[in-house]
Amino acid sequence: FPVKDIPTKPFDGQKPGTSGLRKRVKVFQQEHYTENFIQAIFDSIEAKGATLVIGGDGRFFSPETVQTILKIGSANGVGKFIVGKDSILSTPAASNIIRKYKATGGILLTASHNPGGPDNDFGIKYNVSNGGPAPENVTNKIYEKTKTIQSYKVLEASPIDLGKIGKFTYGPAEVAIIDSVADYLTLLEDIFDFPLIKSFLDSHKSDFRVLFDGLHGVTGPYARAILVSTLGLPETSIQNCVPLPDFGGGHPDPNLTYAHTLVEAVERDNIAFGAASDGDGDRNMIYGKGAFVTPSDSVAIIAHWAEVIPYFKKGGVKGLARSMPTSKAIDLVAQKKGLEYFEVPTGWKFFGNLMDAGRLSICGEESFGTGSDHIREKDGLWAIVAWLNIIAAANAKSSNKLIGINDLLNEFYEIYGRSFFSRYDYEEVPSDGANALVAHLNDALKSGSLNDTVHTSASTSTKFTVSSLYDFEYKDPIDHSVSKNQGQVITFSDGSRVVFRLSGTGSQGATVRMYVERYVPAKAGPAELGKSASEGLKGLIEVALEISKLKEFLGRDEPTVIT
Ligand code: VG1
Ligand code: CO
Repeated sequence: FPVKDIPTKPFDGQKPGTSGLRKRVKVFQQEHYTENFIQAIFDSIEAKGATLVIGGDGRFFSPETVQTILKIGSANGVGKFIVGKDSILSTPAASNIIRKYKATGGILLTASHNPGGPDNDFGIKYNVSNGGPAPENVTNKIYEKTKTIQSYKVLEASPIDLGKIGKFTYGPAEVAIIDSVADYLTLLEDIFDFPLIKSFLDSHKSDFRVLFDGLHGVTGPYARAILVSTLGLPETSIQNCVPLPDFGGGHPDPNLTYAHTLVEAVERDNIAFGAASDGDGDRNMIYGKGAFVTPSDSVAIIAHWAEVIPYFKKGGVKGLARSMPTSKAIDLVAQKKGLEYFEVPTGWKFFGNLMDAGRLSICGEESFGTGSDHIREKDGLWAIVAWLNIIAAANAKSSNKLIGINDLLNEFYEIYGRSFFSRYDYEEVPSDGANALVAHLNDALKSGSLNDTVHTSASTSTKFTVSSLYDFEYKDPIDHSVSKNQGQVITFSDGSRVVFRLSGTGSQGATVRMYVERYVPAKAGPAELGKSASEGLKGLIEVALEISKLKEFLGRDEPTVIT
C-alpha cells in the first residue's frame, strides 16, 4: 500500500490541556497542524496492530479529521478502527466502546462545552485502553513529539463513507462503522433499574414531567433512545436533540447561564425534572421547577443513595472521590458510610488509576461532571438516569406525597449539613493579569503574610480568619506520580475555603476560576440551610475578592459566568 512521508515543521503550543488539545478551528485548519498532532499521538503509543476507537461530539471539522486519522493511523500500522457513524460518539460512549471491545485506545474529536463552528473551537483528545483520558506521562510524551516532528506518514486511500454502518477495508486496515448509541444503551440498562423508573414515570405522567435538553450537542440520539424509546416518555420530553456541527450557535454547557433554553422551559411548563448535557455528553445539570442541584451535592446525593442502583447494590461501593475544588459534601458521605475517599486534581484522568485499582466507585467534579467506574469518563446521561432511579426508588418507599428533587436536597442537608458552593469564571482575561494574580498568592504563601489575618465582609459583617494558604499538589496513590501547581487554596478557621485556578481547557487568553465553599452544619436549621448559594456565600466572596485583589489584577468587575 502506498505510504507517503510528508515533510513538516513543529508548531508551538500543541500541549494537551485538562482534556486534550483545544484550539480555534482555524488553528487546526492550518496546513500540517492537525496531521502533526495526530502523528505525535501515533509516535507515543504502540500503533502497530492497534485497535483504535474514533468518535466525537460531531462538531465542525470532525468528519475531515476522522479521514485524516484513518490515513495517518493506517500508515502507522493501526490494524482496526472502530468509528462512530457520522463521526459521532459521546465521550462516555467512546469510553465504553474502548473498554468493551478491548481497544488500544481512542481518539475523541471534541472541545466539550466550547462553542463550535468555523470560527469557534475544535479539539483532539487521546484516551488509553482503560477508556480514560491519557494520563500526564502520555500527554507529555505526545507534546514532546510535537516539538521535534519532521514528517508524518499518510496512506493514500479514498475516504470512507462515515454514514454507512458496516465493515470496510482500508488499505491494510479494517474500518468498522458502528451505531453510536446501541452499546451505550445496553450499558445503562445493565446499571439502572429501568423497570422501576418506567413504572414511576408511567404513574406520574402529569405531576412528574421530564425535560431533557441536548443543547444540540452529541447526546440527542442517546437521550431519545433512553428517555423516549426505552422509558416511554413523550417526544416533548426532549428538546434541542439534533446534533449540529455548530450546536445551533449556542454554548453547549449545562449550567444556569448557557442552558437557558432548559431553564426557561422548566419554569414556564412547571417541569419537575429537567436536565441538560454538554457538547460531548460527559457533563450534566439537574434542574427542576424551583430546584437546582449543585454538582458537588449531586455526586454526594448519588453516593448517599447508591444502594438503590442495581450496579452498586450488586458490586458494592468501593470508595468515593472528588476533584480538589469540588465541595466536601461527598467526603461527609464517605465518612458516614465508612468508605475510603480521595481528593484529586481537576480533570477526569486522575480518577482512572483509583478505579482500575478497585478503590473508587463514585466520583465527581464541581464543573457538572459526575460518574462512576462503569467507564473512565464522567457521564452526563448516567447521572441523569441515576437521579431518575433514585427518585423512583424514594417514591416507591413512601406512598404518600410525591418526592421530588428538593425533598432529596433537604433531606440530605438535614443529615449532613450543607456545603454552599459557587464558582466564578473570568474568561479570556489577559495572561499577564492572571499570572500576576497567581504570583501575588504565591508571595503570600511564601511570606506567610496572610496567615491569621482577619477579614470582615462589608455587607454581612461576618469575620473570616485565614488559617492556611497552600498550593495543591497530588501524589497518585497507585503509580506515585506527582502533579504540582493544581490550584491555590486559602482555608479559613470556620472551615470555609477559597480556591484559585487557571483553566486548562480555554482556547484563547487565560481563564481564572475562583471557587468558594462554606459549610453550614445540619443543626443550623432549615432557614439557614435553605438559603440560596449567593446568599450563603455573600460574605466569603467579598473577602476572597479582597484578599486576592482579583479585580485589580484582572481588570474585571464581574465574572463572565457564575455557576
Ligand atoms: C474544566 C473543568 C474540569 C473538567 C474539564 C474537562 O477544566 O473545570 O473540572 O474536568 O473542564 O471537562 P478547566 O481546566 O478549564 O478548569 V469537559 O466536559 O471539557 O471534558
Ligand atoms: Co464535556
